[in-house]
This record gives sequence, C-alpha cells and structure tokens, in this order.
Amino acid sequence: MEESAVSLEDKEFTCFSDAIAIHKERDDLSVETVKNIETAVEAGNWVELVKQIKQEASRTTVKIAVTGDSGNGMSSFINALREIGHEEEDSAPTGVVRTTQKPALYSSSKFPNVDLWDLPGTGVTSQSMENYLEEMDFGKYDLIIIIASEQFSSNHVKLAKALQSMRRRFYVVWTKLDRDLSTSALAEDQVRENILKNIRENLQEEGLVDPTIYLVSNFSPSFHDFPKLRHTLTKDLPEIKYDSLFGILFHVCEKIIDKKMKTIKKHIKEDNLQGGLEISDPNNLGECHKVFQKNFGVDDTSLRQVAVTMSHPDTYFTDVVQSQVTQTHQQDGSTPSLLHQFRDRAVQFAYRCFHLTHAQQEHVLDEAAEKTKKILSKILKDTLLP
Ligand SMILES: Nc1nc2c(ncn2[C@@H]2O[C@H](COP(=O)(O)OP(=O)(O)OP(=O)(O)O)[C@@H](O)[C@H]2O)c(=O)[nH]1
Ligand SMILES: [Mg+2]
Repeated sequence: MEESAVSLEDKEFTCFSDAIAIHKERDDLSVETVKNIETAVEAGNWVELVKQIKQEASRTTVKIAVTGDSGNGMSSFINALREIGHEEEDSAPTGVVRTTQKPALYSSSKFPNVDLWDLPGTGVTSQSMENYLEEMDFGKYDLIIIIASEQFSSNHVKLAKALQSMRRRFYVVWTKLDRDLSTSALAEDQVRENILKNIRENLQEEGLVDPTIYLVSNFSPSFHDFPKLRHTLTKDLPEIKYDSLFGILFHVCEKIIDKKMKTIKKHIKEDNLQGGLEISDPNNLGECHKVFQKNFGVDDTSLRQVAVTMSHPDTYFTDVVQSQVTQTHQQDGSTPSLLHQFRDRAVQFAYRCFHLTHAQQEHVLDEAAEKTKKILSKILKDTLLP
C-alpha cells in the first residue's frame, strides 16, 4: 500500500475550550472526538470519557519514519521489517540509483496500527540538512529509525542531534552487515564491536545520548539484530502510542476542568453558590466539598461507576480519593471549627469572615479540581496503557 502524505491545515478545536491546535497530520484525532471528550468532561461523565478514549486509542496509528543517507538501504529495511521480498507487489521499490523521491506509506500485518513511512534520503542533492529537516517535518512522527551503512556520516549525526533536541524517540539501524562481514578479515564479534564503537564515538563527540543501535542485513530479516529489533519495537509500541496521545488528551480535558473551576470561582466571588450550584448553606464547607466533587464527577458514586466500566474493583480510585479535603473539612455537614471561631466573634470581624469563607471555599474547590486532574491522569494512563 502506498499513499501520498495528506496536506490539511492545522485543525483548531474551538468547542467549549479555547482553540487547541493539533498537528495537521493527526488524522486520527477528529474534531468530533475532541468535541465528545470535551462534552464528557464538561458533564463530569467519566464513563463516557473512558469510552471515547478507548475508541481513540484503537483508531490511533503509530507513525514511524525511516530516514538516512540515500542508498543506505532504507526501502530494503522496510521490506525486511515487513518480511516481504523486494520483488513482491506492494514492496518498497529499491535500487542502486536514488529510488525513493517522496514519502511513501506502508503497513504490515506484523505491526498492526503502525504506519511505516519510507522517506527520501539525505546526502544526494545540494539540499541542506536544515531544509531536509523542515521538509520531512519529523515532529509528526512518533518514532524515527535512522538507517546507516558503510559509514556513519555527518548527516546521520545531524539527524540524531535534531531529533534529540526535538525530543523525538529514535533508533539507529546499521544495514548491510553482510557486506561488512564478507569484506573484513575480522571475526563477526570484532566487526560488530568496531561498528558500534564508531557510531557511538560520532554521537558522543556531539554530546548525544547513546541510542539503541541494531546491526542488520536486509537480506537476512531473521538474523543478526533483526529479532531483537522486532521484539523491542513490539514492546515499545504501546508506550509510544501512550506518549503520542496522553499529552494532547490531558490538555483537552484539563482545559474544560479549568473552565469549570473558573465558573465556580466566579460564583464564590459573587457570593452566588446558592443560585449557581444550588448549595443550600455555602458556609458549610462539607456541603461545598460534596457539591464541587459531584460537579466534577469525582464523587464516590461516580468514581465507583467509572472503576466498574474500566473492569476494576470499585475501590480502584481510593488512593487518589484520599483527598486532603476529608482530613481538613468534616464530611458530616458541620462547619469547621476555624469558621466557628470567627462566627462567635463580634460584628467587626464580619468583613474578614466573609473573605475567609471565600478563601476556604476556593481552597475546597482547588482541592476538588486537583483531585479531578489526578483521576483524569489515572484514567488516561490505564486506558491508554492497559
Ligand atoms: N549487501 C546488502 N545490500 C543492501 C542491503 N540493504 C540494501 N542493499 C542494497 O543497497 C541498494 C540501495 O537500497 P535501497 O533500499 O533502495 O536504499 P534506499 O536507502 O532506500 O535508497 P534511495 O531510496 O535511493 O534513497 C540496493 O541495491 C539494495 O539491494 C543489505 O542489507 N545488504
Ligand atoms: Mg528508498
């Protein structure tokens, strides 16, 4: 399967939240999904949120780019990883002359939900590395595989440097090991050691961290480091998908939580908790605590429902629920002793009391919002990384 890269404008979601820009290549995260997620958080409906996140996780593909100097064996590597021969119909075209001219997309039943992008190589035209990096737009990939053979060039080092500064995850794959072994008089272990040493020294000179390096022959997809590479990739994929989704989904949800908090703070400032949230006694911090939690959907009953939806025991959120609020404010509806002290004093303290109550209500609200974000983080983590 080969497809050309789509070129859409960056999507902006302006539903309940302020605009959130999502990379134009994120064809998995649709405007509709973001709207559904926002609606669920707005309603404090975590059961619906879990459903939406599960759907999103099953739709999301991990995007892997294969890059390197032209001729290093990038297209051959993609075929070898897919365990297909270069003569097969949907294989990536390979050749001694520059073959891959534009990004081409491949998939493999060996790695479901993975997009394998065969990129044009560096090092042939007069194109600068800066232009190449800009044109390839590595920010849109979840993992980059840098292919090298024969020599680890300055282009490889520049690629690694750029990817590290962009905080992109990458592996280094040295291909054509068969050729190295057949042209060297040294034993295989020594040849391997020399290649690894050379790559590491080149990277260390530029102060780069030691990446994961695999030495392979594209003509032997079951030998050398290929089995290790497949194993690590299979193991890393769920984490890579989690990294790709967690940040953006947390951001989408957090904006709604903050917006709700802002609205409640406004009610507090305007002394309007009775009208705004139907709190019968706003001076009763226990009641405020309960209503705020219900509003965010993190009251005990709601959380038990979410736990069951996620196939966990209904005590699943207990550790997160051990909120400081329960320690500092009484749950039985009585007001805290500090507030009583102020009440017992005379009228001259009334003004200060009024502001203290607001401060305490805000404190209770902050705690409820903080707890909501912790619950959100746990839900996202456990749903995306089962
Ligand atoms: N001996 C040996 N030759 C290889 C290996 N991998 C690729 N080749 C050969 O190297 C040449 C280039 O391979 P490609 O896979 O087309 O290289 P590429 O990096 O995709 O190159 P462009 O698309 O032209 O930028 C072809 O003749 C391949 O047969 C390998 O592991 N061992
Ligand atoms: Mg190619």
